[in-house]
Amino acid sequence: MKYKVFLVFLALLFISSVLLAGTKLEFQDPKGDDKGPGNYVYPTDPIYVAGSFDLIKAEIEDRGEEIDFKITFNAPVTFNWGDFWDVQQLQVYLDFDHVAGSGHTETIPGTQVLVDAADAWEKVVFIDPHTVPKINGEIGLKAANLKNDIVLPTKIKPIGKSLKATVKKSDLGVAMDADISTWGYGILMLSATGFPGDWLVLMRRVNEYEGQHRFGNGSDGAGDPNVMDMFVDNADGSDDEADIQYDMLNDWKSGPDPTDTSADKLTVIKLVYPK
Ligand SMILES: [Ca+2]
Ligand SMILES: [Ca+2]
Ligand SMILES: [Ca+2]
Repeated sequence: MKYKVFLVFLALLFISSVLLAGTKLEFQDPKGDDKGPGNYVYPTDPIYVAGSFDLIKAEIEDRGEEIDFKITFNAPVTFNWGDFWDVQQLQVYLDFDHVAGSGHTETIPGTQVLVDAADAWEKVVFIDPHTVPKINGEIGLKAANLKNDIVLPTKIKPIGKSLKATVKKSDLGVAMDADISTWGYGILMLSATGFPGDWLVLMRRVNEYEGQHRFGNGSDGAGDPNVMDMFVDNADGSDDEADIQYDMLNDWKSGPDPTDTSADKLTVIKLVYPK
């Protein structure tokens, strides 16, 4: 009898771990809000195809030893330049514990937003089209203090209008049975560039006026977020989430000089927690 109970217990344990391994989260984002705080415009070069920075959906799937992050936007991935794809840079900030003050509030240098201390993050997945040596070189030079918490995927696969990044749980430093539905997610869309200059980790700047390779309607200084789109609130894709994003990304001040950041005030963002 006891043996039978034990067998049932083992079976339940197996089923629950299989169920956890299959956990899949889906976030939605409204179309047409790929303008940061509400007014940003794309660079003028035709390589920046309309919709390229417009987040639509994120699917996050626990596959046991790995987690897949499939992020979909509103234009096909293109391959005209760069080491891999052309224009997108994605950052996925992960808050494992949702304990106020536990984790980082600063973001990767050049992103130019802060994360609310209540949502402080433990790891960020960095999805960028440059080679791993180039990315690691930039991180070592410009983000040494965050180096241990910036995680590169083991594999990134462009699929149509999506990039699917595979990340090892061991690289995130989490247990194999970690429950991804309890984490917070800050998924940001930026633009990648191989020539970022100064202290920016491979992201393209927003300036006051748009140019061939610069976004417009921000500031020539460094206080404005270089983020075009993000998931917010419940991430159910309802229209009000555009306004929530615009408000969240709009509370910044910038001096005129990108090398003098003393007058800058960065805006503060909140992460998304699955319901
Ligand atoms: Ca969007
Ligand atoms: Ca945390
Ligand atoms: Ca959005």
